[in-house]
Amino acid sequence: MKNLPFHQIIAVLFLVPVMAATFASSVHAHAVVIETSMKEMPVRPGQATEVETRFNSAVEAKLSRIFLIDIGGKELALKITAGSSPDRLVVELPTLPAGAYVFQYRVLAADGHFTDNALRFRISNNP
Ligand SMILES: [Cu+2]
Repeated sequence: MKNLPFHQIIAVLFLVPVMAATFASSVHAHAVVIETSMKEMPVRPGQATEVETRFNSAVEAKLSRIFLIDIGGKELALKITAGSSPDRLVVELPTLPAGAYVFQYRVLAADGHFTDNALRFRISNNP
């Protein structure tokens, strides 16, 4: 930082805590994954399917993103539609081989906050 005028230094000293407080208040737990349909209906290898995810608040399907990440780190954007209630999203899964995967969610809650969730799951050959 070069020699800032005194009033700019004061402005920075005030702004940093304000920004920190704003950031902290946006990290509350909205649109957190509560459950998915995979518990009842595990994804089978070689079979395209849909997975429904329930969150702890209403979510906006059109402004939410879900990526599938495989063990090699490859990302695939998945198609999302609204679920059977406002707190649910349905994601389309393509045909996949058995293995370890991650759903990477970036979900917009009804109150305007984005929340990131990562959910690990396995596609297993054994039922
Ligand atoms: Cu919120």
